[in-house]
Amino acid sequence: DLKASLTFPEGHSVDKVEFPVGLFINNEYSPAANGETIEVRSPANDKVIAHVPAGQPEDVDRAVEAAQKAYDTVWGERCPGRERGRLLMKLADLFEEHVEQLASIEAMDNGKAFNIAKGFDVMEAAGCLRYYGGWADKDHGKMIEVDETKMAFERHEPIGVVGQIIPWNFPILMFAWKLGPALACGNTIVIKIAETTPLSAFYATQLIAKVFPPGVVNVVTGYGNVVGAAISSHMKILKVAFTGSTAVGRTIMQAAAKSNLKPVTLELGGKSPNIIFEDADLEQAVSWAAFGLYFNAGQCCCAGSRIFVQESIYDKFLELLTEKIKGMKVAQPFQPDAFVGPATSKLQFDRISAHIQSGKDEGATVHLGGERHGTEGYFLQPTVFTDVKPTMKIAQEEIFGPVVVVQTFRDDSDIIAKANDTFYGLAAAVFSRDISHALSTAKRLHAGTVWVNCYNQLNSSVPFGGFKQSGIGRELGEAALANCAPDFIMIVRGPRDAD
Ligand code: TXE
Repeated sequence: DLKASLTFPEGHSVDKVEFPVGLFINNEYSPAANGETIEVRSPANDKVIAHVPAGQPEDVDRAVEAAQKAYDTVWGERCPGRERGRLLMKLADLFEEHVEQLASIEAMDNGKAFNIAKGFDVMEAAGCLRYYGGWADKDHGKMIEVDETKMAFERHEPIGVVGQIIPWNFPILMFAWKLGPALACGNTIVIKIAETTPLSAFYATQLIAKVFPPGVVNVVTGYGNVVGAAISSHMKILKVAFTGSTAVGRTIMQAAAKSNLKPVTLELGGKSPNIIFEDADLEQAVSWAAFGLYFNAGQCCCAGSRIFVQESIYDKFLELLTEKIKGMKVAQPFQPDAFVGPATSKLQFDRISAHIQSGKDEGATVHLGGERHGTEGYFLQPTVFTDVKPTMKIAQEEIFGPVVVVQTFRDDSDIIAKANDTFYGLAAAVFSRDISHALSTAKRLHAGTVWVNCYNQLNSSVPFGGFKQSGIGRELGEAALANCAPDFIMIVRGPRDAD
């Protein structure tokens, strides 16, 4: 049966939700071609909460057909930007009207705190849809003078059917980040949601069906190496956008190159340096550093997972950071003061635990945590490693869990070398009261985003993405439109003919 039925803890604002979980193609629900399903568990207690279809390549074909038909008949050039914008804003309103349900589902499926899912994930998702709704009739091209007899018109045209693949750390928010710009620009969509956290997007398909014509948005869930591979190698999908691991990003680029050479945008991992100079406002720096890593239990691509503290303030910083972290509540998602939730799946829990073990084996000091938290679900203690060498695995590899490594630096040249010593380049932060020094340091860091005296500040209107192996292209802001509506040029001769 293609339904999910979730019951929430007593006293919670929502008692129960029921919604369809079939492959969403043409605004209708269907099982996978071979009838197979995937078990979905809540990471907070490891209980099975739903079964969703394990989509097959044939299902992707069906979704592409639906998307192509919608593009040719009701969307793209057939639907004016103003109308596309109106519909996106309507969907944003519906997200807000259903914020309690969406956030409750997110908390149960992903494990993040309900209050954070509500205040951040769902509201930001709505904000992102609304932001791109605003762009839908404003993405104009230019007129370019060529010479005295010719001029060129530039238009930003939709691509057609685009593919999207998203991860499990911010399920509903990543869904909105992908839908917003692609729909605003007039594309139709085949999106693969993560197999571990598909439920909030499935709930949202009911809202999508109320707003968009059939075939404009098609949602297929399933395994990455089946559905994700079918999308990235599909001959009729003309672009693919991916958020996930660097390893899979590489596979997707290969599949795109081997099939129809579709353009690829990638938002991948990171090992972001967070730099605390000795003249920083220490209390502020400590708060942001703790937030920068432990928000979403460390499962953020831009997590500030390498903290670098200037030698003279190291002891004081570590003492304050330890206090701060001890005050962060590791708890079940529906507890009102929960902040750090579980790892989102057993697989992630095992990967993080292996990283912690490698830190211990390689001789780093476990300053705080380092073990499982409790016995129920996939919770880990907020963990801090010190005495870390830059060559250790925990200093080099993305852990994607509540684990931070704290290192020291001497001076500017030391910190620039240390901070940039990574093949990632997603984000960084600099804390200093000397703003000129902070800005000049920021400029020397190889990262797509550098925060100054803050951390993890994302906004729909500000482009986000990585350098080096953290990705290709930018999401959010005006920048995302270029990925979704490339230039079309028309060169026109006249009105004066050449002699
Ligand atoms: O990622 P995957 P995983 C990083 C983080 C984490 C690691 C592994 O370090 O520990 O990746 O997580 C789909 N073709 N990030 O294994 O596999 C998959 O089904 C096409 C960073 O979960 O990259 C899911 O929908 N698609 C990150 C999506 O890719 C494939 C967010 C992401 O999963 C595929 C998540 C294939 N061959 C993990 N294989 C970020 N940038 O925020 C899998 N997928």
